[in-house]
Amino acid sequence: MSETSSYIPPKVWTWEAENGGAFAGINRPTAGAQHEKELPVGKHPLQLYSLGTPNGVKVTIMLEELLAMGHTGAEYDAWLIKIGDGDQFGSGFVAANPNSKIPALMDESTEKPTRVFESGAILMYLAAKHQALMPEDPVLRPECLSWLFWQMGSAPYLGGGFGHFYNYAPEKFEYPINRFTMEVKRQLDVLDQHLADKQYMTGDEYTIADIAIWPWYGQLLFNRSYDAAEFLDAESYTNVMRWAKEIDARETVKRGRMVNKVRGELHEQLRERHDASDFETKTQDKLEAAE
Ligand SMILES: N[C@@H](CCC(=O)N[C@@H](CS)C(=O)NCC(=O)O)C(=O)O
Repeated sequence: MSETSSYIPPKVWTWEAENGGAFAGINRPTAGAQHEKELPVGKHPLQLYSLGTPNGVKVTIMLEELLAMGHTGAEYDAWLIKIGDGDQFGSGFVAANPNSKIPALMDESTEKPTRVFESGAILMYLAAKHQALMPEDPVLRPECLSWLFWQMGSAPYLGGGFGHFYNYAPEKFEYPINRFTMEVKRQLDVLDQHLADKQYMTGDEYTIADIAIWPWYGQLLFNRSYDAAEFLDAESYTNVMRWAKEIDARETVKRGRMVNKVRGELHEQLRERHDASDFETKTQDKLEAAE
């Protein structure tokens, strides 16, 4: 460790509004609604309130997979929640997710609308509802769920730990970067060893475990997050790379990645999705050309 710290924690921590770094402006140590704002509701059974981050993309990939399989009950409206603008603190969003984080899903097809938050819970809810992408087999199902929950527990070290200190923090601090790089490389090695003799996380079958893990770890290796592929020696994780490329090539994944996306190429951004035809007619390049 090269830094020495003169910081002595006070007896009781108090909040200083801005502590620097990306997202500092929206972080605060309290929960609950900060303003009144109802959520819009569209015509489809499922209403998704989200943004095209890895956690959001898990759900849009899942919905596009279900629709491609013919599950019409998975038709959805995807509304954009701009977390940088604080949309997650509106009263309607907080009613859908008291944790104020995307993604949040409302199932309007149940007797009373059903709220589901936490991307892992949303994947399980949709898989159970449509009996798809989660194995029935008594050995494969726990394997699938083990990897699903592995992702939920592991990715915060990748995003909130590594990604934050490598990419978003106001300065590069060696101690946390080393700490979280060690952990992320360990996680990549867990995946690499596991995928050495398997096509997908659960074996031969593509499941919600792949849908949960790919947006974080697959895209990390493609250098789509944190600009860290070289730093992490992404190419050395050959089994993860093979698996990630196979999933990346799925049309459903390409569509899912476009929904609620607000960055990158305009023709890849479908900021809101209310109909399957929107992929052809409502991408941001076409909307801006029509203005
Ligand atoms: N464990 C949650 C994590 C969700 C999450 O961290 N969402 C982020 C974007 S990827 C968010 O909404 N951040 C807004 C905020 O923290 O205010 C899940 O998997 O759904």
